[in-house]
Amino acid sequence: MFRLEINKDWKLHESLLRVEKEQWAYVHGLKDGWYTCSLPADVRMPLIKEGVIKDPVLADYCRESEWIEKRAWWFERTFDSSEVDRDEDIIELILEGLDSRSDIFINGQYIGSHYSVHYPFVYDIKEMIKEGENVITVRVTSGLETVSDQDLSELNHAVCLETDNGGKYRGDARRAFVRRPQYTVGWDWGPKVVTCGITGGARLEGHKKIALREVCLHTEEVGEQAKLKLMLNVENLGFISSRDGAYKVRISYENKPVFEQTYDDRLFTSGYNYFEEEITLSDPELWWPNGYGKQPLYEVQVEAACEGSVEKYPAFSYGIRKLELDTSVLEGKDRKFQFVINNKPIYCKGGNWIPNDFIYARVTDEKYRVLIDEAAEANFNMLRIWGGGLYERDIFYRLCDVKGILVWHDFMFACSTYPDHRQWFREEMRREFDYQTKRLRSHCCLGLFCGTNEVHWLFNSTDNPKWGIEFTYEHQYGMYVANILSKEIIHANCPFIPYWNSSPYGGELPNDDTVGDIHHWQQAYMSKKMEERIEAKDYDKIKAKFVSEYGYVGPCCMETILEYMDGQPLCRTSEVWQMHNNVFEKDTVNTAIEKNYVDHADKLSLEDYITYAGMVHGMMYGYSLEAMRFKEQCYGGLFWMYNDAWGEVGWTIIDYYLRRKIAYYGVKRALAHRKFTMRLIDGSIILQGANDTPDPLSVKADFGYVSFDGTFRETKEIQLEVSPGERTYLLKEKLPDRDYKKGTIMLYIHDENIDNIWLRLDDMRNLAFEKSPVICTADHQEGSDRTLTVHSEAFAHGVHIKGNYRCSDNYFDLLPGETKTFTIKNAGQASLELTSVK
Ligand code: BMA
Repeated sequence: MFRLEINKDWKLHESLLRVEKEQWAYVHGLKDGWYTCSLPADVRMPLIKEGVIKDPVLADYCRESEWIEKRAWWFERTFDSSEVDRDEDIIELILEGLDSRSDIFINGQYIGSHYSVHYPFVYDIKEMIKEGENVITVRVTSGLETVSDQDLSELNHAVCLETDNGGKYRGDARRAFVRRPQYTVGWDWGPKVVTCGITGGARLEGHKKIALREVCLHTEEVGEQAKLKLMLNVENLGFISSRDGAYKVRISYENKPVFEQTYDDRLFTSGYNYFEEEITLSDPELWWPNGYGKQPLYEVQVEAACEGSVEKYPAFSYGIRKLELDTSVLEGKDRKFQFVINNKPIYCKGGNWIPNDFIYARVTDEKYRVLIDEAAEANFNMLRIWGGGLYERDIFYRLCDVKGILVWHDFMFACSTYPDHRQWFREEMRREFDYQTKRLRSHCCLGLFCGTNEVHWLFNSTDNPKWGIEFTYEHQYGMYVANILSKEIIHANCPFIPYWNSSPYGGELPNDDTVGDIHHWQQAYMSKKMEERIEAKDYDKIKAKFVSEYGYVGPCCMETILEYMDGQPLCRTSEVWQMHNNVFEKDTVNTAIEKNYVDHADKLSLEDYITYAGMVHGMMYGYSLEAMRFKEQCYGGLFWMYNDAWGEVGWTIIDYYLRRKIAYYGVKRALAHRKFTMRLIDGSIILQGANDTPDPLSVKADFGYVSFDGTFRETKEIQLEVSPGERTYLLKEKLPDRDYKKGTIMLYIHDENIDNIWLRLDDMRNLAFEKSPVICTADHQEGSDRTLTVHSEAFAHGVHIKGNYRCSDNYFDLLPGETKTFTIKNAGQASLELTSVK
């Protein structure tokens, strides 16, 4: 076998859309006007490089390259016959990520068309390879040009458009018919940048006698022994003869083999041969979600041999863990929605993931690395891949395996009906689901496949009569793929991975809080009433079993704003600023600043706006994430959204340029693996402890009323115990009658690795405390990192080091008399400015 990457040395030419596949010779013969590129390549990448267009994620430049979707794009590359082994039985051309509608040619001969970015084009070109130079050509268009009004009328035009929410120049209903990343027509969090290109890798692969098509490993039981099931599919490339062969499996851990076996004398009949083997490993090292334990990964190598030909499957790492979704009855109609790993119920915490760029083909491996590291550092154990983007690249899942981040994986449908009454669409979906489930099923990070984003919720006539959709069995508007087809494929390919029809889904109506997950928008950020959008305490009312979406917006740091505004005036009412302001922002940031901090937020300097808005953003996320985790019958909370595809005032805690927003720290504290939370319920203080670690939590603390100036203290020492992996209510006490403007209930924990907390009973600006001096009592440098110890006699709010440092904590509160130590990465010998917000 051989595998030849052909990602370098491509060239690219544009043509009018009407230059179709019949005109291959004309385009091929063009002497001038070719760009050069490497794969993955969105056509915008060489155009930006050559100065033909400006980068669409900056300022308002997205508008000037809208013409790209009105052209056809021709990619060409040559290879020499000497680069491939022509003795192989088949030589497959594999093109990953064709975005979106493509015609493919070898040496001018048309070999097929492809209609989806979500699975690769594969074709055996052996017979077409000639001696010497060969040429591969791919004509790509956005695919949108093929969709007519007549098509859309079959869906009652029921496709969400961002223009309906006030998003200027965004949205395109034709997306429902094209298997392309849905967000690229513009979303609330970014512009219309219709992508186009070969946005994945390309390669040639040769196989002789056999091809090892599939290897799948999963954990059936864990305990003193782990029972694994291995499945492989060996294709015998002979059409009429059976063959004898063998395969070999080797599993190692930390470079030591723990299992090795050769399975001889296998009979390979023509075509596919499925084999299943039980593998038992003693004393397995189990994989756990971040916090709950370690993430040991075994190395798996599988090869098959037949009549002198050896086929090696790419080696992969594997985490041993058993995963289940518990939906058992709680009481009445209420059911759990809890992930159970290695027989231990866990609480899911994290955020929603979208593609990392409006030109996703240019996202680097390093970007994935930083984002997954930062998610793990913020104590995430789950990311939800949202259905309006992409099935991510392999590196994403590998990093989630390594860092212990479970993946809730939507299939790629979002906020639209879909034409699944059409046969071609069902066929496309069958291929897409089949490919993606097989590709991803052996990853230990994979927690759940989910049918769609919001399709059940948005288009049913009870929740949203405005679309006028009546589902019938023959015409299901997207329900067929999510309710039937996907389940059929999962049952065949990976019945061990839980499946959920949609997000949100469960109960009588999809966003019902009795069963399954909810998207908590209506009574929160998307409320028509401004008070409801900005009131943190409302999150205490949540009754849902799992919140997979809700959100709040905040700005990026100054460096990022300067970068994406690209020299445009920094005026917050300008058109360019507004373009980088989330469509749903709708003056919420200013109003919330005024509720929490100061009047006339619109008049604030940009620096103060960033600080106050960031503090509110962090408080809203921190408080809401705590609120969900505080509820005994809530089993997960994921905020919308973790990462960005361009720079804007928006939902995320890490911006497009990978800089942390202020809210990053609020989220990190709320999701700490060992964490205490206090709430006032019916006049009583309730204290909860959460311990998402494998070790018991046992700690002493001082608890009671303390005045903000630190002069009055009425605390007692208490002992707090939380078992491994548990959330427990530790104390219930009537709120004493004290002045809660001048002080509050505080909890000083006698362990510097666990945050102190205070009971928040009012908005910050209604609490009566003066800005207190924060002093730095120690400052150590180790390598380029610094460790600071800070102290305040009185309550200090939003204590922070200015600048864009990665700190172990920042923008935190200090209780009166508290001393806290934190680290600052790469601060070197810089002079650090320590200050507080209030
Ligand atoms: C949800 C998501 C996204 C959207 C977000 C914020 O509905 O599924 O479609 O970006 O809300 O509006």
